[in-house]
Amino acid sequence: MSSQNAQEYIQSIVEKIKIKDYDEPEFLQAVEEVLSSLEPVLKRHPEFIDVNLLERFCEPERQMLFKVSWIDDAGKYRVNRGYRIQFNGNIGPYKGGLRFHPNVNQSIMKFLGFEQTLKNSLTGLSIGGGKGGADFNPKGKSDREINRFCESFMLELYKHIGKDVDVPAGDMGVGEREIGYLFGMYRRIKGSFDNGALTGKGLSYGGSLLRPEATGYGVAYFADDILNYCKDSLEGKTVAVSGFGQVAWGVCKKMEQLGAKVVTLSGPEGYIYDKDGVIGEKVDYLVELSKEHRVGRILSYADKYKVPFYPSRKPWEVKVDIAIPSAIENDILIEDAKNIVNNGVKYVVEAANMPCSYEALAYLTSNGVLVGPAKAANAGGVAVSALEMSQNSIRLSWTAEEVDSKLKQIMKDIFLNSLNAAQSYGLGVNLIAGANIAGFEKISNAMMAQGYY
Ligand code: 2IT
Repeated sequence: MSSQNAQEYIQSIVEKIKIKDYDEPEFLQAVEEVLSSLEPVLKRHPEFIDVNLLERFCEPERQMLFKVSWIDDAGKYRVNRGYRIQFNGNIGPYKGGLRFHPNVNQSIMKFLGFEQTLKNSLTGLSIGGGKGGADFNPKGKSDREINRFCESFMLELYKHIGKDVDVPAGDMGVGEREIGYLFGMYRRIKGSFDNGALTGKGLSYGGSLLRPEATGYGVAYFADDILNYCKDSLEGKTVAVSGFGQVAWGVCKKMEQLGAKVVTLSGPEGYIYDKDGVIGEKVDYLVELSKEHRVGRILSYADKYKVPFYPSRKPWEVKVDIAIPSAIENDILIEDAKNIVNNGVKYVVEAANMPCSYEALAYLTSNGVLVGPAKAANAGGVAVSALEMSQNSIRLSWTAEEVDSKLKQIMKDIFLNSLNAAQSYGLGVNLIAGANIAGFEKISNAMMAQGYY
């Protein structure tokens, strides 16, 4: 029997990590949020305290930080920092995206790797958690510069990945084109196709149908599951979305199919309001715009479709039924959360990772807004990545309908597992805690079974 009680133990681990990782605010926020959900689990499993499971769980297994040097079109020598965090491999090969964005740093990589670990566990598939990327800004770079950067990045990354070791994918700034360049270089260095080794590949060389749509579609399915559970329906609902990338257009497309209408999109420079909804050919336009993430601007949508554009403002001031942040972390701050509550929005479904600040999240939940947390709601993307790995290993491709129906079922299972975990600990419909608990359950079992590591 443990000498320490659950609350004291959690507090002591949080304090330790605050000292160890004092300069990593995003990682600390994620750790604090997750560990605070696990108190009831530790009460039921005091043996986890005896073996110091939480401190072991919060320490990434391996962290790579490496130099990426390359030469730009003007002949200038450039240097960036590359990262790969192999956070937890207890339930399968590390799996997670690569992000190319100027704000990438150790803290953001670690928080994403930590979240990915729980998210991947929640999918029910055999994938561990990892994340990587570089503080490289793809905006304004030529195609050749992107190609050279990807090659230089892979010249280091290849040492750390492989089909049974670590399987990277895309994230912000890394789409099908970048995955193509990365995989091309990997294959040349290794001299092997290695079962695809990365996911998010093009259809001609092992990609899965519906992978580009999967995150957004999964978010819409998850919203549908939440509303159905609340004896509500998506039919006729209006949705505020932030961002205008792959996740945002996927949400628009599936929301239209499910009878709801997305009325806002945003970029760093402001948001658009389209009262008729982002539907039909407007979504096709968005798909094209998101491919041009180096030059694309949401303002072009306002120009093309003659809809209002609100500079330097966020879509959270619009009165809608559902808010779906689909851009970047810390997109909903406390003043935005107040707008959301004042506007009577009942549901916030997180499509981006950590889109709400800690304060905003607390405000939303304590004011009765039902939050679908990112690690559950946006898990459809990585789930279809795992389906891509399966298709590669059996050397067969499933149809779009097959992938979509598997995705729909996976999202339903994630919703039910999160809900059941919350309810089994008397936490009602607290899906934030439920997702943390359900994700942790499988990993903790695997860690207990595999010894002291
Ligand atoms: O945040 C995420 O889940 C991703 N960027 C997708 C990771 C993946 O391996 O598909």
